[in-house]
Amino acid sequence: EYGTEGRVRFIDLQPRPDDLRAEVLQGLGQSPKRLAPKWFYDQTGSRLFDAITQLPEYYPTRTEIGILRRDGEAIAEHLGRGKVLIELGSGSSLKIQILLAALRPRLYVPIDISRDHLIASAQALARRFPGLEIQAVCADYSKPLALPLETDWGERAAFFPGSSIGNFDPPEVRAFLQRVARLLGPGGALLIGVDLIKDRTILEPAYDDAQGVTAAFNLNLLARLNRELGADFDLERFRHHALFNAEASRIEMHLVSTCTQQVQVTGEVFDFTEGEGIHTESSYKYSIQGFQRLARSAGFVCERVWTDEQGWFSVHCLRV
Ligand code: AVJ
Repeated sequence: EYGTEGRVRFIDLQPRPDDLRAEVLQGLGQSPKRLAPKWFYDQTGSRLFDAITQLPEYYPTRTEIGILRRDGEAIAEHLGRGKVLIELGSGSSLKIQILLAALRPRLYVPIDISRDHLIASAQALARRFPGLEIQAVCADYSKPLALPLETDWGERAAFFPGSSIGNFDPPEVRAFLQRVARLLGPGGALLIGVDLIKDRTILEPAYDDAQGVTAAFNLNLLARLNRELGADFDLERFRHHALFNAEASRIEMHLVSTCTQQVQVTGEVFDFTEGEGIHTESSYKYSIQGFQRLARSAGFVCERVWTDEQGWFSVHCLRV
């Protein structure tokens, strides 16, 4: 549909929603107990995450935006203009706006699992970039995916910002990158933001801020289970804990029980000892070389990397 709002085509691959109840019962039945970070992002959680990205301690968002602003033209030069730009997860609109302005792709393909968020942000971008061709795809990019792009629009580039790659554990991260390489095809490029290893005095406050926004984000997971599954977590009896596990090179977030207690989730009862945690998130940090080794093992050539002056965050161009 053409018009002042530009052209937005919506393609619904009808991703099957994951089963919250089954996964929660499974995760809380394990030892140590765990819940997947994908469950953070209900409406409240998404709002809290937006607030996190603005926190003084949370450097990744503003550092990556700084790199894109400073080096956007060089990045566009390197990637090549007038191609198909795929965005894996339609997240921060500011980052994609910087890239779209520099890259001016023939076709922009945002992929997101949230239909409402996808459509709203695609329409907002269509208004901002009149004449930009947009094909918004509702799909789960963390699972195998073939894009139904009707015609051959040309070579593909993908954008995966925010160090979202950091949520993948080692067994899955290579398989994910291999799937992206297949999606891009020969000659395709992946522009990916990767948070770097740094001193824990910088890392830990980024995940345990003074205002308690990250604590609220973590605890909202329990509130969500109360709301959606009728669980009876007492949020006063759990506390947020974040630490840098240097051996595993990851930030870990936990929800730690402050006493011995039982919690009921859809009829099943789970025991907690005092100090027992639920592992809710891992956020892996890489060295530039370590990430390049991983990318090569997934079939990419590492062509360029851009970083900020402090060397806190990296944006890589990988080629299939
Ligand atoms: C969205 C996974 C990139 O790991 O920094 C931020 C999520 N969790 N604060 C990150 C997050 C707590 C974020 N990622």
